[in-house]
Amino acid sequence: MNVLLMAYGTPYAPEEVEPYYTDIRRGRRPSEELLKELSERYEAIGKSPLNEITLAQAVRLQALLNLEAPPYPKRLLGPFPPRAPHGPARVYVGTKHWHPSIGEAVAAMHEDGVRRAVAIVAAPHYSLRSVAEYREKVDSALKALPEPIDFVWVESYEAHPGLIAAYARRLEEVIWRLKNPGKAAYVFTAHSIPLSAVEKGDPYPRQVEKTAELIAKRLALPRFYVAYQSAGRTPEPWLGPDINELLRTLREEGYEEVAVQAVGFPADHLEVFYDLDLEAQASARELGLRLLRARSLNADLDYIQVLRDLVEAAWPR
Ligand code: FEC
Repeated sequence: MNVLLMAYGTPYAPEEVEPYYTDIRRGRRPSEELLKELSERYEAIGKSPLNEITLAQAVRLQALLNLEAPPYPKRLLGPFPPRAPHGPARVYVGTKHWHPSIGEAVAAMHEDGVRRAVAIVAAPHYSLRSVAEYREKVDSALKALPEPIDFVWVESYEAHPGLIAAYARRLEEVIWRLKNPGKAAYVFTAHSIPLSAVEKGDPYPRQVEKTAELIAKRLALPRFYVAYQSAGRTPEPWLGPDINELLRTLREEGYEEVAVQAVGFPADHLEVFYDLDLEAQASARELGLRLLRARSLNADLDYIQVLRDLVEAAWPR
């Protein structure tokens, strides 16, 4: 069993911010002003842990697939560990905008003799501006190979019961810390996308709302809101409401406490540590709102079990 696990990627060092940003902008170098602004955001959080978390997810997913794939015999008669029915699992990491890139991962898979694999993006929701672009990168890497790799795609998993339970568990920890959970506002966030994608029929906002609705239902929340964060620094309109705007509205409506959960990203990174923990937290403080954020899934076992289920269900038999 072979897996290509993909995530956004982040620079490893300050001097890598410029080429990384240039890649996000499809080869157009950012202006000095934009570069300075992004570098300052990285500086403010110290370092994005995204690459390390993605690697940890891959290592744990590989271990779980290898541990649980074989039907363990009741008594050990044969060799140990028993052979997995599909051969040992190998999980490769490819990042959308840095190294190892998706192209590098696909080339390594081919070199290792992989001809069939499951492709999965860690982010749970499909978007023309996320999963579709990861897919384009895989397809273009395949064009450079002498023989194809047959990829089976997991395109989204916004309603997976294990994902909902994992998010609900972490939001419940926040509920315990609220002074008045019955009167708090519950806000689920995801990365914004340009409105032009939504106008083309992107299922992204519907899928984000589905995840939010299922977590809210599981925890019997009195009410909940969906907000978008981290809109790009481009002139086009982006999907809203923006989290900072929503906080203002919530304060005007009389809320004093807000529980925030980023459901669009499984891992901690720049957009969680800067946009939520620094920027949204500063907006909340200014408004006199108490904001608590649910911790991320990262490489925790309950989340890796979700990835394991998705990969096993997708693996062609
Ligand atoms: O920790 C890190 O260093 C990486 C954090 C990071 C994640 C992430 C996830 C998503 N993005 C999505 C859409 C867009 C679109 C554009 C865009 C631009 C940026 C920039 C940075 C950045 N994104 Fe991102 N994104 C992260 C970081 N993103 C940095 C460039 C500076 C800025 O505008 O803030 C606009 C690009 C363009 O002009 O074409 C669109 C979506 C996700 C969630 C899915 C996923 O994880 O792939 C959607 C993490």
